Amino acid sequence: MSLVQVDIRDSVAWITLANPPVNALSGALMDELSAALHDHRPPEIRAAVIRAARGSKVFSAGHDVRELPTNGRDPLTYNDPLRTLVRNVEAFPAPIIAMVEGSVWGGACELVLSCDLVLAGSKTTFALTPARLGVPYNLSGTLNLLKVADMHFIKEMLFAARPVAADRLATCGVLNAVFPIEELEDATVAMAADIVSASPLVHRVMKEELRVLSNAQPLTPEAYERIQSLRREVYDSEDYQEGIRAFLEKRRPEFRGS
Ligand code: YXS
Repeated sequence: MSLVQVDIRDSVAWITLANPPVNALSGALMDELSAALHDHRPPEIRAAVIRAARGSKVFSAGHDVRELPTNGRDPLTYNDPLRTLVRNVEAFPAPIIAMVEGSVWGGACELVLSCDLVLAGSKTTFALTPARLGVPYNLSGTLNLLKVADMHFIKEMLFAARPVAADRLATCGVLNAVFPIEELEDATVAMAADIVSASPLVHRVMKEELRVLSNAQPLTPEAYERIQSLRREVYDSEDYQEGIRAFLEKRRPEFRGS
């Protein structure tokens, strides 16, 4: 059974997540999302929309916890499916709109925020919950957050690790706009139509230009090594194992800070 559905309408590829019950980002789902972007691209396609099924209470529950490594390695490194998918979204040669209905969790926030525009329903929430699983949020995802939100807001989302309403994210400039759910799809269609009516060459060039410029962060080898050593402290820790065990056993984790 396919884990994504693709419909092409007026040069727009509508890509719907279809991995019930909560669109957990399994490797298989993320690979199919990447394949959908590979198979449906310019010149036939001038824009793409990533969405969940109409009426979804959960847009995506984030990375499939059952697929997180427990052998003491970084759970989200360069070649992992989530990082590969995010790079594919960022490199896609046309604008991608995330049309978000339902709650968004963990790595799914990273997927949504890697899209070029984010339009959300008024009841949508975003939760960055790795701290509840004993997982260190991934490096590129953290940098992507720093590009779109203030430090205090990022720390609230990562440290409190609770759902935050779409309105607050829109006020902070993290989302483009929030609509009553019954208006969300029409607003997305209108936005996509505006994009499709403009120059696809300028879109392709400007999207890549903005990606290169926004990633132009001087990072010394010492800084990189320092960050990697911090991250190793976490994914070598008992808390990391406890966070995943507790989730799978459906109980509250007992973190000990080591
Ligand atoms: O018990 P069954 O077999 O029916 O399965 C349950 C859940 O275990 C399962 N499920 C998941 N399976 C794998 N990975 C997940 N992320 C995940 N989330 C849920 O789906 C079945 C239905 O879940 P249930 O009964 O809880 O549904 P609900 O409607 O009551 O609640 C939906 C959620 C999404 C609010 C709830 O499932 C939830 O809080 N899930 C965890 C969300 C989360 O913390 N995700 C972050 C994953 S870690 C991650 O994304 C990266 C490592 S990071 O954070 O660093 O980016």
